[in-house]
Amino acid sequence: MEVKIVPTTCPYCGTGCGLNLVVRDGKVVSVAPWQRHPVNEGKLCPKGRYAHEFIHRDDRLTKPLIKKDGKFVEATWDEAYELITKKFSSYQPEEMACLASARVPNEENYLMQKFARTVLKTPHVDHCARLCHASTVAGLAVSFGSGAMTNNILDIAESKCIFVLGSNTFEQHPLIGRSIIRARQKGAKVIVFDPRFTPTAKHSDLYASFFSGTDVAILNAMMQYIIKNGWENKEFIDKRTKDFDKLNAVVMKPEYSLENVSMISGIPVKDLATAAEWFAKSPSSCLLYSMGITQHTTGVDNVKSVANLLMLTGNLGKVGGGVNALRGQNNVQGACDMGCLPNVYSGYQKVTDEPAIKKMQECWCCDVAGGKIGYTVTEMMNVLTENPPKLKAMYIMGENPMISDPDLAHAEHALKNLDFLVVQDIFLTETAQLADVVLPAACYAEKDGTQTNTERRVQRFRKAVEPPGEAKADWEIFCDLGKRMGYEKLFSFNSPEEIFNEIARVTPSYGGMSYKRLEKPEALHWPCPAADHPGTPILHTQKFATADGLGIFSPIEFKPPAEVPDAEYPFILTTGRCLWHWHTGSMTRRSPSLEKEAPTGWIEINSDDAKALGIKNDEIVLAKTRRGEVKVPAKVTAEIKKNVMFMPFHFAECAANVLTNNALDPIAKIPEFKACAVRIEKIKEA
Ligand SMILES: Nc1nc2c(c(=O)[nH]1)N[C@H]1C(S)=C(S)[C@@H](COP(=O)(O)OP(=O)(O)OC[C@H]3O[C@@H](n4cnc5c(=O)[nH]c(N)nc54)[C@H](O)[C@@H]3O)O[C@H]1N2
Ligand SMILES: Nc1nc2c(c(=O)[nH]1)N[C@H]1C(S)=C(S)[C@@H](COP(=O)(O)OP(=O)(O)OC[C@H]3O[C@@H](n4cnc5c(=O)[nH]c(N)nc54)[C@H](O)[C@@H]3O)O[C@H]1N2
Ligand code: SF4
Ligand SMILES: [Mo]
Repeated sequence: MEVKIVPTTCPYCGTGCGLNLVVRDGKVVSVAPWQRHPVNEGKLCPKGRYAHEFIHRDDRLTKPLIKKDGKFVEATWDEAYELITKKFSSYQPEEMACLASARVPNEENYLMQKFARTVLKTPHVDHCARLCHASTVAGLAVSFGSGAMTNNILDIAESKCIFVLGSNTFEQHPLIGRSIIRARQKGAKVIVFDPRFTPTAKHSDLYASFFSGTDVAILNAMMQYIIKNGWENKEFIDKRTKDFDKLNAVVMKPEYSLENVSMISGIPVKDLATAAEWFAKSPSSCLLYSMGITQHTTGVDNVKSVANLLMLTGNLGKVGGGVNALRGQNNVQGACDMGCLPNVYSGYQKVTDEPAIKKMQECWCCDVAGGKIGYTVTEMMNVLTENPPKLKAMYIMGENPMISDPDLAHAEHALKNLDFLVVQDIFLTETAQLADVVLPAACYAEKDGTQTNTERRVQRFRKAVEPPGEAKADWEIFCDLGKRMGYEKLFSFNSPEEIFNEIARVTPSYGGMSYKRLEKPEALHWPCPAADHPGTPILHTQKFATADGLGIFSPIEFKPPAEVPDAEYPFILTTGRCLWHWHTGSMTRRSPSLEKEAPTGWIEINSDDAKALGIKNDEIVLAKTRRGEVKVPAKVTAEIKKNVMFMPFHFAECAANVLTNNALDPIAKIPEFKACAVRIEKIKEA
């Protein structure tokens, strides 16, 4: 019996923990710690610990499927490729759209956008970052000139004050939570504001609950109090930023007084004051945020407000400071870096920039889609519900919008309006079921590649076992299809390493990287522009990435969510995640050790609200919004703010996204997953 240990990185969250896959007789039988990995030093959360359990499930996709008369029949790769080639060749370029995947390696995302822009010649390529950190990318690009986490995971442990706003770090980025604990052990103060008393909040020195959707008011009030007390960092403001006057004019307005914002947000005046004082006066302070900040119609405003607070207190470009926007999926940072966004090629080179278009034409030796910004995911879904729809065909790799998109009735209507849908996944997901062709992909343990974690660290995925049946790595599928559709030279790669070398050639921030350099466990943080460049663990140390090197303050006014409670729908519904499951559950619900911990969904209802509604713990209730209704077990708890309710969105049988609102941030086009209005009804006994 041969046992093999293969070091790789976790396929779940953006923390990017290292782990060892234990392979026996060609199967991954368990996960063992990788003790010397710099991010997690051998520790894992349950998802990483059980990351082998779904790999060899017998419901993995093993053969291409083609839908005939409403039913899937198994097909050969040749038949599937032929049908796809025939169909894709029959549409105008702009009638087709591609969705890339934050789950798959850089090489495969790079190839998908290359396929879209060279073979299909469509500008419409995007991915789930739109539902996630689109606000960060847009907001921080304005404030700092670059939309990524400024510091790194280990650096958080050096901070003296950590403000967690809109991140449930201990459940969603558990091994980053460890840096919070370390900082606290060294005397740091930890502030958590969250509508729920989360496991993260339990590790804080100051906790307050508030109404979802009031972040800008909270941040403005803290800034007003800091300025009133003269605690702002005047030297930093003078030397490194501009437009402070504009910020000052807004945050000093009477509506952002502690008293007024306490009424808007529900946070006691003294807690707002203490948070402001700790944050401004500590030798170094950082802010950790994730979806609580971004998933709003004011997502970009929220992000800019966070940037304002950090610049005001001079906490950028230094150890223990930083805007730490925690990226969600294992490779969402990489999918963005690779240009799987409708406005940029890899390395954020704008598709509307003539020199960038010329550069890509030269690199790829052909005409490429350029000069025009394509549709975002959310816009794709909207144009698909028009009559006639502007899109006819879609190619989705590694995403499951039939559970993850807002307003699922709307998403279903959109996808059903497609003339032709190709889904490339490892399981027959809810989205794959709507496809005309399903292509079986290899999972993380079955292929080589690289992925980029939340701190811009580019790390290796290493192949441990063969894919099941006839499943192929996503990169192989793009190479096959690209060649078949007439682009032989552009898609003749023999390995992910060859693709990576092309990425390094065309992407300035990855320019100095190679598989050889990435072999060492610390890997490399981008930007790493040259072969002798050591990489960049902390951004903006001397100047920002803006045109003149200065950080830009943005004056932001508070705006309420698109839908607020009223007599008919009297509660705020917010949605998110739990420790045990991953998004649409395609992998974690197939992992017995995880599924047994959380076998179905729930709605958290404050104890007082439940009492008034006559609802008991575990009772099945009807949750209704203007979009739809679901039956879901009630979790009655004092750990959520009165008038606010929370649902995890992992569970198809009580899908939170039947309820959520498809209203978008005007700039980032991110939907408002974190606040809509809901009503709860008792289910009458038959
Ligand atoms: N176990 C697990 N881990 C994950 C994931 C997963 O599915 N499961 N997904 C990954 C991905 S892709 C992402 S993007 C991250 C997301 O990571 P997080 O953003 O940490 O997770 P969420 O549960 O979406 O929301 C975080 C918190 O925001 C709070 N919140 C609700 N409304 C508001 C509001 O209006 N303002 C503020 N400030 N806070 C609010 C919620 O109560 C919740 O505690 O997690 C990653 N990690
Ligand atoms: N209500 C609500 N909805 C939300 C959110 C919320 O907070 N609230 N959060 C949003 C956020 S932040 C995100 S990131 C999205 C996530 O939304 P999605 O990306 O749609 O969710 P996942 O379940 O991660 O889907 C990934 C798919 O990739 C497949 N897969 C895994 N590995 C591979 C591979 O190697 N190759 C291929 N081809 N496929 C693979 C999996 O089986 C799965 O079907 O959800 C969003 N939806
Ligand atoms: S913290 Fe994230 S990367 Fe680390 S083991 Fe858990 S899911 Fe994987
Ligand atoms: Mo995400």
